Amino acid sequence: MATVYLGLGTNLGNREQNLHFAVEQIQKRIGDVITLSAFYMTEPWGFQSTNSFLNAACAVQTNYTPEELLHVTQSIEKQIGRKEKSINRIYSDRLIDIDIPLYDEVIVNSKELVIPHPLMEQRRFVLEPLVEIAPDVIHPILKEPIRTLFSEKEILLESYHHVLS
Ligand code: PH2
Ligand code: MG
Ligand code: MG
Repeated sequence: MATVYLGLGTNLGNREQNLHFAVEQIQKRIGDVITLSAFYMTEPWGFQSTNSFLNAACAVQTNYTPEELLHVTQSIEKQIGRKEKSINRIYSDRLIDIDIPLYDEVIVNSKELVIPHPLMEQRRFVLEPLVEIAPDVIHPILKEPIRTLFSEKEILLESYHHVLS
């Protein structure tokens, strides 16, 4: 059984409902959701949009391999109605995005999947929900706990969010 951390984001439709529905499907189709962070309102990072995001993170226990997990998260994204995928890293508005920042301390580097998520340490919208639920978890490449990665971000970035719930 692996403990995996999923990052959730949405900036279209009823964002709170999208996150709740995604977590429900994760529980049903992937495994026990042990912890769910608060929902953080964040500004779009890396692209321009007037639609702000809700971001969250959850810890899940699963028997799926990283590749199987990716396929189920993609299927849940489709189920919630996601059509658009980022093309050449050009991001767009979306109903739901489910990423896999961490899978135990496993490192995956395939064409399809990279774990830990390669940009996670640069992204406050990933680290902030994660530090709430997994401050002591070690990033297997950087060899630092999430709390350290986040506190480095705290200094670099101005605060731009409100905690909703
Ligand atoms: N996801 C992205 C790109 N930019 N910005 C915010 N605030 N939240 C996200 O979840 C997000 C983003 C790529 O998936
Ligand atoms: Mg993403
Ligand atoms: Mg994604």
